[in-house]
Amino acid sequence: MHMFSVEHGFYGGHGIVGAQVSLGTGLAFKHKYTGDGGVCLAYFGDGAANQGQVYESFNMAELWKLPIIFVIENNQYAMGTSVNRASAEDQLYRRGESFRIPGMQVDGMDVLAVHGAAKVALERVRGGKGPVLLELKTYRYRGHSMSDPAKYRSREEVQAVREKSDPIELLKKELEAAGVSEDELKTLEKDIRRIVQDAADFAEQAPEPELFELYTDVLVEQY
Ligand SMILES: Cc1ncc(C[n+]2csc(CCOP(=O)(O)OP(=O)(O)O)c2C)c(N)n1
Ligand SMILES: [Mg+2]
Repeated sequence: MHMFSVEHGFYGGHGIVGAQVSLGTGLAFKHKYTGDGGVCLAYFGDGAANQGQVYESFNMAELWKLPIIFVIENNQYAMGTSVNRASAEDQLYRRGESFRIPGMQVDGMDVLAVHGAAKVALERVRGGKGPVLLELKTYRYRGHSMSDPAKYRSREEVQAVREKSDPIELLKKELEAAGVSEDELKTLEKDIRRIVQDAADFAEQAPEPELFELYTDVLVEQY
């Protein structure tokens, strides 16, 4: 199931790992071409960061100074392989260097750090200086799919991250320290759960697209 909303400028997830980076670069090109002031944020994983088309996109994005932030969600694992095992350069924030794209490595488990880094990146991109790469270091709690035996890591590793670095728990502590009461936090959590539940219900109950939609906006050439 993939979410998609033109209305909210959310162009969805994609089945082909890494392809969203080229699509995002195209969207950034549109922002520049029409001068609408928009910025594209293209999210991809540590596994996707090894896809060839990512680098073709980097090249064009920097060459044309496109308004795009490449956000690598480095959750340490692709389908069944850790980033260190699969990547010659595992400091992923450096992956844009040969295209002159500046990169920042950010603690992706720290909400406020991510917010701060995003602000810096947006300022640069909006200033017409071209793309920025953000590597958000995070962690994947769950297996890749229901059939993932997770032989590539220990239970203890997962448990330790949950206990020590969970971003929601960390933010809760920060909010408490800032004077937000337990009741307010509970209300907040309830509200968020409802928003997520409503979105899930909407996705499950929305009708399937009509069959003819398969050909909508698809160019079929006859030879
Ligand atoms: C081109 C392509 N190759 C392989 C797959 C199968 N596949 C789906 S998800 C995935 C791993 C992606 O890992 P990562 O980019 O780190 O994303 P994460 O799920 O960790 O966020 C793979 C190999 C695919 N969908 N597309
Ligand atoms: Mg990953």
